[in-house]
Amino acid sequence: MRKLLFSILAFAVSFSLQAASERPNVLFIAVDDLKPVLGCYGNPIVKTPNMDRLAARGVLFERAYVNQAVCSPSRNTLMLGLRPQTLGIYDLPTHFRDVYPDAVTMSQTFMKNGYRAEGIGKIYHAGKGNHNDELSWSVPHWTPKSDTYSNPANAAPSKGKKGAPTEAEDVPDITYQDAKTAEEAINRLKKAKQDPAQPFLLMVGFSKPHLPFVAPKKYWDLYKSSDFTLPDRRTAPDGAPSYAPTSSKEVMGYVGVPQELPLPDELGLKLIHGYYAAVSYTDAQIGKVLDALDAEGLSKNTIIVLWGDHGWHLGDHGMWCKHTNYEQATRIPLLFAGPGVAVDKKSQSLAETVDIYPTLMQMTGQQIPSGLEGMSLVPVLADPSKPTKDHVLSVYPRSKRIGRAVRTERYRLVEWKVPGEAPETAELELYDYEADPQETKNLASEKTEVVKELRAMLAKYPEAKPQVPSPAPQEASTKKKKKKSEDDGE
Ligand SMILES: [Ca+2]
Repeated sequence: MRKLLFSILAFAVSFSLQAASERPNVLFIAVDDLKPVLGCYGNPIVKTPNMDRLAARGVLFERAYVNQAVCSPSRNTLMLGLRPQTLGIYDLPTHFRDVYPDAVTMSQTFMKNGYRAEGIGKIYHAGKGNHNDELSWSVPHWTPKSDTYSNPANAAPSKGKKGAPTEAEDVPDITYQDAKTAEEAINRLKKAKQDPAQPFLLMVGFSKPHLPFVAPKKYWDLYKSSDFTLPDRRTAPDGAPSYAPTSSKEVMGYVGVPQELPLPDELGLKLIHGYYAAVSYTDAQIGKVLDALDAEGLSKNTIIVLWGDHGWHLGDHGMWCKHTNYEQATRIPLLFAGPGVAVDKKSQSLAETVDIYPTLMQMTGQQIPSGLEGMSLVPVLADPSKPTKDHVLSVYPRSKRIGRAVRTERYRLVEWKVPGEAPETAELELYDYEADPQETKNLASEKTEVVKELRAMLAKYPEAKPQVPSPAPQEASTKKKKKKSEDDGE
């Protein structure tokens, strides 16, 4: 009882302090398919001066993970504060609003509490079956208009097909959509400056380094092809279930990419170079937005978040793209800066996408809605040495099985099971990152005590919901789309 009373008092005090001062704005930067290939994460090759200077202004999470390594479910988790296995949406075609018409998104909560919420660029899943959600924004969502390629020779040969996997033309930044998104973000910040009475949540979504790796030549020229090598481990982990790796079908959809693995070394190295070039291009656009925030005098009272929607297999295990429960697909960059955040610190505490919604609620003095599945990271933002939780979760479906993964500081266990079937029918993977950071060997049959401990953690959560049926209008094509979405989707 005393504890409860103390919590209520602590909340009342923090809320009144918040109300007494100006409520902070939030600039949320979402980057599509960005793994922690960043200078501030210790990568010695990549050139990311702008994300690095953002990290120097705040707290960087070394152990941040996404809840499912593919666009739409990951973004649902961000905006709804619920895990994919709770929503039962693992695929790309299913729009959360069709299944949960009364869902209240993070930005809706901001609006309810007096904020203006604006979304530009890729926040929800884009492309075919665009998932924008008009209820989420105070003004209509804005999408940049731009051709994917500057050189028509690289374009898709026909509608519904993909073009070249890379492009390195000598063109200005504004040729591609992310520079347009940055330009629009700067316009929005200028307008926000004119209306200081209403705090804002501005969500800015950049679409690179998602495939195809198109970036102006000057960003390719930041690197020499000799800077890159292929990963040491280019086969699946020993003893992994045959279905656990991604088939890398997404990259195989681009012109000239062979239809089977392994990809030729020369192509693999070019893809890595292209990924780095696209990261540097996006970094430059982020820099323009950060400069505008400073120039408008908004930095002091604006919380900045940088988030990658999932990681990427850049040839490790012979895999390309995302769509797995492994480390390279699930580990993400996560940075916070601004009021209430320690400066130039790195935290080793575990964090996951589902934590962002409650964190931003608390940082802005809003009550955390009941039922959210994450925890507020506010204590660790103030003191990065504070612990958060002893595990995070990710999930990925394969055929009828759903792989639920639990990642602790040292281990990852994946339990592959058909929902509703008995626990002993599960196939298991266990990796020990202290002894085997490259995930070369499934240790599930050797370390049975660790398996037992980690399965007990998973058993505290409800069974994963099977994929909900896609909405009726799409029924005819659902079967094909669902199959595609497992390891081919955007
Ligand atoms: Ca993505």
